[in-house]
Amino acid sequence: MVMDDDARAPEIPSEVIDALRRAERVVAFTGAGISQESGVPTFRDAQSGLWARFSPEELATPEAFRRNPKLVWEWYAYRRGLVAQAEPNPGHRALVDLARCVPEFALVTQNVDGLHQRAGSRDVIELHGNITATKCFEEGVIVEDYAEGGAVPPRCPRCGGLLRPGVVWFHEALPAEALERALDRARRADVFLSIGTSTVVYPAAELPFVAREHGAFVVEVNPQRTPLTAKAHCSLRGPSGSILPAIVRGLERALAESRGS
Ligand code: BV8
Repeated sequence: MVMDDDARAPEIPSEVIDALRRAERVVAFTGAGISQESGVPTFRDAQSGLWARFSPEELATPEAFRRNPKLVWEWYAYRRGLVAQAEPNPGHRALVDLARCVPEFALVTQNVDGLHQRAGSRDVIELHGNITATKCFEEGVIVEDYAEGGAVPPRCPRCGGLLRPGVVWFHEALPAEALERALDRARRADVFLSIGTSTVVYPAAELPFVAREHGAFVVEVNPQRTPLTAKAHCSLRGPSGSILPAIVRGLERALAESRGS
């Protein structure tokens, strides 16, 4: 079922509310789209301004960093600035509320902006790392304290190697433990919500399909169609900032009614 984008408060199909009311285990899987209403550009939006001439796939790789570490470090510094000015939006906050309504909830994100944590979500499974973290390019470990204001990129205080953003680049393996936890949750989910993702970046994009194959009720939230749309039980066509709060309101009403009955 595909629901059209409706400017008024979106009507959530009863099958979605019923599935959530009956669910033991719910997984929310998010992509850049959930942060779009916070003013954080999505990955496939045209790059703005000075970065317009680069595509993320060109910059978000170890090869790009080896070729031009200063350019890549400065692109991430620019994006860190955008994220620092951004605030969680009603979509992020709705997932905090949803976690309180279901017996077992897991939040898996492809995003690196940390907005879920700033909204109050706990135990967020970050598949692609976090833009506010910094790693040593040589040792591959997180570096907390380093001198800024000198060379760009700054140097590792231990080994003198270049520092890099603590994100997972294209052609890099995802953190094994995070990916395994995410796959385990997807396999066991009763309801799997796929929110704000173009569903094209693997292996993360596999998760909604794994959930579907293991019997989960799959709900997509996206203004656009994606490769998941045809497989989802319900595809809600609109912005997560209004659809997710509507889902939580509907679930809270249904739970109150079943308690009252
Ligand atoms: C790897 C961090 C191997 C960096 C990112 C098959 C299997 C395995 C790998 C591959 C494979 N096929 C191809 C690959 C290679 C590659 C890949 O998938 N390429 C794609 C482009 C085809 N995958 C990799 O390289 C991965 N690594 O597999 O390594 C390996 C294994 C072992 C040992 C060594 C190597 C690594 C992938 C991770 C890359 N890092 N980010 C950074 O941020 O700079 S990925 C990047 O894309 C972001 O993290 C982003 O989250 C992710 C996915 O994008 P989305 O989140 O979906 O965002 P996007 O902009 O695309 O879409 C936004 C959506 O939101 C849209 O649909 C839009 O309609 C919607 N939207 C807009 N507004 C709203 C909204 N929705 C709701 N509400 C709104 N208001």
